[in-house]
Amino acid sequence: MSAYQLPTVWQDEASNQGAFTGLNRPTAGACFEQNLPKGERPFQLYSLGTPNGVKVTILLEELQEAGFEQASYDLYKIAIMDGDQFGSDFVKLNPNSKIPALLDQSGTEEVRVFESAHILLYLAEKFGAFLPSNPVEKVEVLNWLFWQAGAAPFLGGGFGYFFNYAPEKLEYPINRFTMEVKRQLDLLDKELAQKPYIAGNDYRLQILLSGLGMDS
Ligand SMILES: N[C@@H](CCC(=O)N[C@@H](CS)C(=O)NCC(=O)O)C(=O)O
Repeated sequence: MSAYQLPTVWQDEASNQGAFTGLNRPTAGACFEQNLPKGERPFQLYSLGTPNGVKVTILLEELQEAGFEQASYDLYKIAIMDGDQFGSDFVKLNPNSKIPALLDQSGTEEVRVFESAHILLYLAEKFGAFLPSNPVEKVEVLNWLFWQAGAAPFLGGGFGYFFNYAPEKLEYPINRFTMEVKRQLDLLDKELAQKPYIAGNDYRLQILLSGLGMDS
């Protein structure tokens, strides 16, 4: 067991070592003035090719492929390792400073949407696509969409971080998160033994879950 003592007053410098620690800060809000580009297409997507980011791009591409021309978008890179997510324009789109963030400028009022699972739901509802109209099937898609949003941080943020990026290999968090990852994979194995796709029998039910498998 480590001799670590819980501090009475937390100093953020205490955790300031290892990968991604520059992003791991105790305060929210914009740190600098920023002018993000903005195009003419109905949707403006501020994102990066991470598992959370790419889910939204996949859905927008699938919508266009399905014939929804209004699903066209301009895509801008937010370089999270350079801190772009802490700039004033990005923080207006997502006060939580995480990619992806979407601006819907297709209507009379601009609408900002953040949280990847919510962006998927927002787009599916807006276009009336990829969410089943049958209420029972819809519930099942949403079960798995919310499961993904809730479970993924254990995989990438928990297991992935302690296994791969933390400055020291620590047995306790690695064991704890490994067990959870194994349980989630076993859950997927058991579900997929009964049906071809996690959300049901039809691939179209699966589009909202297309980020699945890319977390961690
Ligand atoms: N729950 C959020 C998580 C988003 C998230 O963690 N994004 C990461 C990249 S995958 C990010 O922006 N990290 C930057 C940071 O933590 O400062 C969602 O699903 O949209």
